[in-house]
Amino acid sequence: MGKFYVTTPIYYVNDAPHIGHAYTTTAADVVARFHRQLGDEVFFLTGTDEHGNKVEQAATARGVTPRQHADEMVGKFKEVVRKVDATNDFFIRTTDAEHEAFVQRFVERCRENGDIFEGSYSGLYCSACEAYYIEENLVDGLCPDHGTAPSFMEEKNHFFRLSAYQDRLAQHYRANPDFVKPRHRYNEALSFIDQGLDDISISRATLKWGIPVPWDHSQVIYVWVDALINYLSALHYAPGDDLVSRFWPATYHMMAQDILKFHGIIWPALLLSAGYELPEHLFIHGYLKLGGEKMSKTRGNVMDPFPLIEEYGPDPFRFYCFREVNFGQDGMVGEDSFRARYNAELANDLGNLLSRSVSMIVKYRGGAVPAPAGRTPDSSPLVADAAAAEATAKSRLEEMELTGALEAIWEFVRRLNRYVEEQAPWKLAKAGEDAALDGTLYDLAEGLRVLAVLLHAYMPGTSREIMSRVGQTAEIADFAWQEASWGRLEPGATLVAGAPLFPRIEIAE
Ligand code: ME8
Repeated sequence: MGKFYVTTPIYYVNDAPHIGHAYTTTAADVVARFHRQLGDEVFFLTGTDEHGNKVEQAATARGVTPRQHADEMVGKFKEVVRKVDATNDFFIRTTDAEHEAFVQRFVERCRENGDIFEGSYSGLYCSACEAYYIEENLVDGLCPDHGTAPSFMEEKNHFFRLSAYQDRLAQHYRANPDFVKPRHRYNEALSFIDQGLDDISISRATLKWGIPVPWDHSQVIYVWVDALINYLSALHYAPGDDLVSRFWPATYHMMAQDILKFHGIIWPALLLSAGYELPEHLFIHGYLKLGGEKMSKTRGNVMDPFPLIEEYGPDPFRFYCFREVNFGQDGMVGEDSFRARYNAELANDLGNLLSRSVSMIVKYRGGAVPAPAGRTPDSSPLVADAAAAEATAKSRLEEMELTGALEAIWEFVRRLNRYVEEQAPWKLAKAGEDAALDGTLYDLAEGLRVLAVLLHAYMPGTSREIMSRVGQTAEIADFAWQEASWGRLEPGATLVAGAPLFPRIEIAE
């Protein structure tokens, strides 16, 4: 048994959550659930980033205080977690008093270690990124990520000696080639380090909405420093015993590439300065794009997954996310492709497999799973396919290949459908070939049970439903990964017929 600590970014509350937030949270949930299935001790953290310019501006625009704004918005982000059926262990808000106090202690430690000094800064600031830009990194004078014009800022600030960590960071990257995954993101971060690191301003003088710098209350701590520390502060006050010693360092921080530099460079440097171990891995997934562009709140081109979840439940959305877009790469999403995939793969492949298997067992064997006559349960022709699906899904999930693992599971779904065609139980029944029919029906029920274990992390509700339809009560089926091995279904289990799992979506011409 190992430990597994996974985090999502903490999301800005300047605007409503969108599919990108639901995506990272779902991805983290899939791996958290998978590691629980393996028997690992798991801690899964998500939350909201509530300080800074962006949030202050959003509140001002609405005529409310930043605190009121954050309190209102946080409900929507918590709702996303519930809607996608995520099983986070804690939800951190950076306005939690415990987080604020921890951040202050953390930066004090960096200061005691000689890494913080006073200086002044002037430059072009993009408030959507909460970061300074140098002119040559702008595109036609505009922020490359947000397409908005940065404004000139000049301030006396407290600085963090990031430059002092350049060599140690580069060494850490070279000694840990899987620190950042996938590989091209690792290369990107390392080449950024190799180009040389400048010291960074870690406080803001003009902003009020933030955590006060403990030794200079005229300034607040830079929102990115405040935010990054959440991954560690949460373990100090979330419910649970000894969370810091049990779970730090984090196993995976998950995010998209927009915030790689903050996590791949500033965060490890801050940790080194304050004397903490570095996270084991960052996993950088791609952007979901709509109409060819990255979705973003600032650009206003978002696909709203929540009506789809209302209508079809969380599982089809969870499935679609990792099936449609290769996890780790950018990819297009849209409601049409959601519906097409739902019909082809959920209604047809999986839904039909379940309903026809159950109805044949009801029709030919009164709804009780027959014992495979004349052979042991594990001499089925499907044993090797089930074992391959299990082994491949496991190794891919361990490597965060969420799309590859799901493909291995789906290959098994397709195999089961082919098996129905090959065996043609209706012909066996007609010909009175009882032993062959018993074996086939047992295999279908057992194949579905194995599938329920393998699919559990992706589609928890569906997986529970399949288990109960093949007669497995919640106590028998704890979804432990080892339950995916073939032959554990007891003959005699009583099947439960039910409505189609995924009724087809009628698509208007
Ligand atoms: O950056 N496709 O918050 P944020 C995929 N508060 N993922 C997407 C996405 C898209 N189109 N859009 C957003 C912040 N995401 C900071 C983080 S962490 C210490 C502070 C996801 O609300 C993805 O995970 O802008 C991305 O990294 C994150 O949302 C950015 O969320």
